[in-house]
Amino acid sequence: MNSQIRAQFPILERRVNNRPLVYFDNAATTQKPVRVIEALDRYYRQMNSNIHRGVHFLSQEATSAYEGVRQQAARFINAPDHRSIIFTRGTTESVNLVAHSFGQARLKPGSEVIVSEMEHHSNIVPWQLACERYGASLKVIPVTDSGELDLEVYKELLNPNTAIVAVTHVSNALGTVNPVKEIIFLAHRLGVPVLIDGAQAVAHLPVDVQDLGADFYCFSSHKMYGPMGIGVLYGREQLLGSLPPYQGGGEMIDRVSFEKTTYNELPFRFEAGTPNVGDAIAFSEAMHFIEELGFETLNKHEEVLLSYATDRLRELPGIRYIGEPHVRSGVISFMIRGLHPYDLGMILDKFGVAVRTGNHCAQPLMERFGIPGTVRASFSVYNTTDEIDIMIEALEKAIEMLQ
Ligand code: C6P
Repeated sequence: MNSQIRAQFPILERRVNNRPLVYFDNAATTQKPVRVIEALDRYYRQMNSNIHRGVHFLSQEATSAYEGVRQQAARFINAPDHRSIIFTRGTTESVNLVAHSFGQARLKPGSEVIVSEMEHHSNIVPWQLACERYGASLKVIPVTDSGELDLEVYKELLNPNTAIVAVTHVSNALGTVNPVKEIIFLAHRLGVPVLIDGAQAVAHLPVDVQDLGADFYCFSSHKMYGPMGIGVLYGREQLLGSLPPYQGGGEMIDRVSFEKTTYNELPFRFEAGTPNVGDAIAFSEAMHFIEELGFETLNKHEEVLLSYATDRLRELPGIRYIGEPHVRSGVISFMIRGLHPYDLGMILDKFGVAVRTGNHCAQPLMERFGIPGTVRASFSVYNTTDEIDIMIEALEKAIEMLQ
């Protein structure tokens, strides 16, 4: 099974520094199966044209393919309607869109925005900018020693001034799966909407935005086997429809005059300019890939890798896991006493092993743990336990060399 899956990812045949590539940087971006690469190639060879504008054949064909992906993305996260799916460049742009438009509509002096200490910078900085603009303030749910959100403090933070809660579904630095359904339930009791950053969740867990009750849900195609440069913002239709536009331009308007412009309906109101049609169409193949494999298979495989890696890493002298959450997905973060994560990453690279080292765009979280960064191994469906053995061997050599 695993060899059949690996065969679909041409990049896995590469050698790096004269060794077979071991790609454990899947949380940064996953590799792409042939069907995704071919879909992109096919689009530019056979279908390329601008959409929503032309009466000619190619334009209509591309429009219908693009709109078909919107419907598929809605089904993928069980959104009630395709109008609630906005295509963006990725999670970062999705959060910025909400922080901008929701901020303009709802933030005022005294408003509070709740984020958490484990957020990626993409789910901190846009809110900081919005808070600065409207005189609101940021409140932060702390992280416990095990790398989980402190829900007792969260309950105390929620109050009538809370305008919105924005938290991650899965931590990119620790792998913690947050109880987002409960987080949303608690916010909704006060009528507070919730944005979930799903960047690290969608390739690992089945997401049902209606079951979660999410008001906004953001994700990137490139972390789920699809191309870079395309992502999704799901927004509850009524809420999204009440917000002002994010960017101005073609497609997002209804009528334009120098006196007054009126705006298009959802979803087009939030998609100004020519969209990324080719990548959206290739993204469709990535969703098919995940659906055909099924989350049960994905999860089983990932659990095997996570538990094997945790056991094998424990054999190393001076190992320290950063975050040991009860529910984890995809990611192990660790340090080795006395050694800088960057040096470890450099040596692993010499052995063909790609991991990420550093703060993982989560500086406040690193500060919380009092560390400069971690080594992060993040797994995907094409990884194997043999590859984990290669990483362990490389780490043993690194320890020998550096100590
Ligand atoms: N994390 C990582 O190596 P973009 O870049 O827009 O596709 O995704 C941003 C983002 C937002 N939230 C979370 C939880 C993320 O993990 C990321 C991207 C990568 O962890 C690159 S820093």
